[in-house]
Amino acid sequence: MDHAAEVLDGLTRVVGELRLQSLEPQLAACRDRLRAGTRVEVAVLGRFKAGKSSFLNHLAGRAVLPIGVIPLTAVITRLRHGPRERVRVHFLDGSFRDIPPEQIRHYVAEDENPHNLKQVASVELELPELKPLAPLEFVDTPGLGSALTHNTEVALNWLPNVGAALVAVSADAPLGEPDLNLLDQLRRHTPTIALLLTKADLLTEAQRAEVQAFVTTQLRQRWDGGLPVFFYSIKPELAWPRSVLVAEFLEPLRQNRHQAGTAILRHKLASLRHQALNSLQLALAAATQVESARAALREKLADERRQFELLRTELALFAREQSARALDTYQTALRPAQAALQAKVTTAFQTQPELGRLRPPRLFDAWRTWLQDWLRRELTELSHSRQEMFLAPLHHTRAHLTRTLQAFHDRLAAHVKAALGVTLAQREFVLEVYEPRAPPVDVAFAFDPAFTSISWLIPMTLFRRAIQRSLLRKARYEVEKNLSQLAAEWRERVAVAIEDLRRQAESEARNELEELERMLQQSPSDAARLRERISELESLPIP
Ligand SMILES: Nc1nc2c(ncn2[C@@H]2O[C@H](COP(=O)(O)OP(=O)(O)OP(=O)(O)O)[C@@H](O)[C@H]2O)c(=O)[nH]1
Ligand SMILES: [Mg+2]
Repeated sequence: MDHAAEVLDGLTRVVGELRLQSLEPQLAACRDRLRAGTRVEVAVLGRFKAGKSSFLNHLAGRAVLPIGVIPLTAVITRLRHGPRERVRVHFLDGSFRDIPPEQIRHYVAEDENPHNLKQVASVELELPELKPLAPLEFVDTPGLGSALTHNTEVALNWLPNVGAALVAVSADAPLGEPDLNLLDQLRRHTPTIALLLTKADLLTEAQRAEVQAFVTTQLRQRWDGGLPVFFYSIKPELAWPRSVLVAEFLEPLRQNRHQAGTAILRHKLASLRHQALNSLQLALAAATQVESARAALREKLADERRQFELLRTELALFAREQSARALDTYQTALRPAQAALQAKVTTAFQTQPELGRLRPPRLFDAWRTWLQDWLRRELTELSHSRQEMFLAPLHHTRAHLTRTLQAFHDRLAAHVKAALGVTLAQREFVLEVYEPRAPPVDVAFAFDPAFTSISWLIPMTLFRRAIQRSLLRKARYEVEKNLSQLAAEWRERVAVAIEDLRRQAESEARNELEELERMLQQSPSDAARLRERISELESLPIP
């Protein structure tokens, strides 16, 4: 785009003068995009474990990115074609290092680089295998919404930089609220978005048709025209989705990359201009309004500021109440599960041949190891199958806080409208829910150490039945104890996540109020300059 640099200068001036800090990341992304020229990147985004890294590996035809069953990708990773294989790690201090591909995991994966202790900014891969898709580039991003909040933050902070976007959603859990929120956010930053329904092999053909219809309707209801939807699978028995995606999305993008690149930059600039103009109009209205109206609005905002304490207290109380209630809910919900598990552990214990044969003290160790494994398996399964129940307080809190924020925004908007006649731009409140991971299991020693150390003296012919009975009783008790610990652990983790939501809500509300107050500091003498800025922005040549 010929005038992009000029547009960017205009926007930079306004953002700087009005101190619109919330727009700075978008401004920086526009600058990068302008520098990128005709390079087009396809970013893969989505919830954790949606299959993003697996998809990119499959597309490249090579298992190069680490994948796993736990939240894994922790760092923005770029892939592009290169004549020779090269992996370059960029660090936050600006330095970089080339590493062999086998070592990628040490830098990219959460388990080997927890909390990004290695201070990696991004990793860049050049692979000969990507030649057929060149010069398209790809970006793997950390999954959203896991317990690892720092990973969600990395991905969300990166959003303004997105080029074309593929939003990965597992086909067997298609399109939840968080996916729709992500799509909402993305639309501010790019015009080129498609939905990728991963793990299509988990569905039958009939189920795929059902999912396709459901998703298409959902998307159309939310946005005019909907979005392109593609299935994907990394399984060799389901090869057609890859061909369709390449033929209908990637290849057209590759061929029309100049137009696509321009359209993406234009979209970013237009979106930024729209947001900056709204702030300018507000500032101008504040500057030109008669002093009495301005004073009235200032008074209203001062009122809101005083009320803000109330809002904070309300948010905190609600969050605390939800956390407190969670444990009761869990315990009630898990009571039937306890009886069922105790019956199950009895059968499992009686049919475990080793436990019928061994003698103390090895019997006690074997019992403990066996029970620990058994409980871990059963409770992980239970944690997983009852996840909806465990997470319910979290989702409930999120819905409530979003409504509260919306009401706060609506109140501010009404004050502004009444005093200045300007409609405050709709804000999107995206409260991210960080889902906790399933908690650990712990089994106590069967008997105290003193008894265990002399237990080899016990004549087993006489006491085997008594010891077996005692071990079974202890096993049933361990079921009860661990189940209750599971509930407590979930509560603990959900409480942390709820507290995090509360903090996000509070800072959203405060930012909105403060940005508004800043806009209203304009005085009549600023009006001429603001008008000039508005007409500058309006006449900026964004086609
Ligand atoms: N059945 C099936 N499983 C898949 C497919 N793609 C990915 N998976 C599995 O899904 C799990 C998650 O895959 P990843 O590629 O690590 O997911 P991710 O979205 O990159 O996860 P994060 O990096 O944690 O956000 C792994 O166990 C994969 O084996 C698929 O097409 N079919
Ligand atoms: Mg990944």
